Amino acid sequence: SLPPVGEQRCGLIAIVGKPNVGKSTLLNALVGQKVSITSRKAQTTRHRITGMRTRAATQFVFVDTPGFQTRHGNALNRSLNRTVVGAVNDVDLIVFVVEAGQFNLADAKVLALLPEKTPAILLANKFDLIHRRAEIAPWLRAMQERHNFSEFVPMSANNAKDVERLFGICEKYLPVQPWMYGADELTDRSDRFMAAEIIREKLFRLTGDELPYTSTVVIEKYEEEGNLRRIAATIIVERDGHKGMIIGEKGEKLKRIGTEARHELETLTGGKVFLEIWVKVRSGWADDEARVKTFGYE
Ligand code: GDP
Ligand code: K
Ligand code: MG
Repeated sequence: SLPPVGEQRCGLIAIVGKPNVGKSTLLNALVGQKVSITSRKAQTTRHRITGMRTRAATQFVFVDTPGFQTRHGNALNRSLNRTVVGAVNDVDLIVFVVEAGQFNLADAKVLALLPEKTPAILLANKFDLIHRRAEIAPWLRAMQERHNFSEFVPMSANNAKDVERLFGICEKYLPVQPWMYGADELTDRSDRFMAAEIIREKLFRLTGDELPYTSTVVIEKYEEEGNLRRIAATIIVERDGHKGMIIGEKGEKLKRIGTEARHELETLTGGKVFLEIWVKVRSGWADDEARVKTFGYE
């Protein structure tokens, strides 16, 4: 049964940091299901993704964000950065994620975006990669000089105990107010959106570093007939040469992207999925404000 409205606690928690520190991995661990795609490549997360978790009287509303882009000022990157800037305002708590023991210019640029008035937790992720833990103390002291952090949490996003502890740390910053979502809701994103994301995740994971990050996925068709979904998607790339990298020899690569995406979509929807994927070239799309918008970036 639901706790009385007067006892419900609910708040927004933004997860921010430079690319690849583990923000989306953390969100998925907190939600308890994959709602945000992950890979070892920067630019995997391109949208503000909300993931919820309701435990006892408290509803945690986590907002995953793209890693702040510091390199190229193209239209896509400007859009990603607007998403980050928008997400840190009007939240109850900020989780600033860095890799334990590290801090560079890219981290500093994100830190500079954090409003002074909002409590911020310093989450030193990938702590499993630190072998000489004593060396973290001087690093921590230097970090404390950089910002008025409310807490310091060394952890690993893929360690369940650490994630459990993080709930307790975050909870006290959330106000007593009615829940915003149902107790069982996990994300505000549709299955159609998830379909595009999952295909893009397989694309990012199955292609090498030579495939530039300016490829995207557009859903052309998403039809539901009972327990069956018919999905047609287009992978958009910037150059002809990139098309070949995705299709692969005798179409092997594209086939694998399709198979892996279909399996995951079948798990997500609990039904059967027919998936068709095409590859198209749209040169210069990532530098074209109008196209960036058409392809679903805010
Ligand atoms: P994001 O760009 O900040 O969202 O980072 P992702 O969640 O996509 O993760 C980037 C990479 O770091 C992936 O290969 C993850 O598997 C890896 N990763 C995330 N958290 C941890 C962690 O706690 N320990 C280790 N060793 N790797 C992690
Ligand atoms: K990533
Ligand atoms: Mg991410």
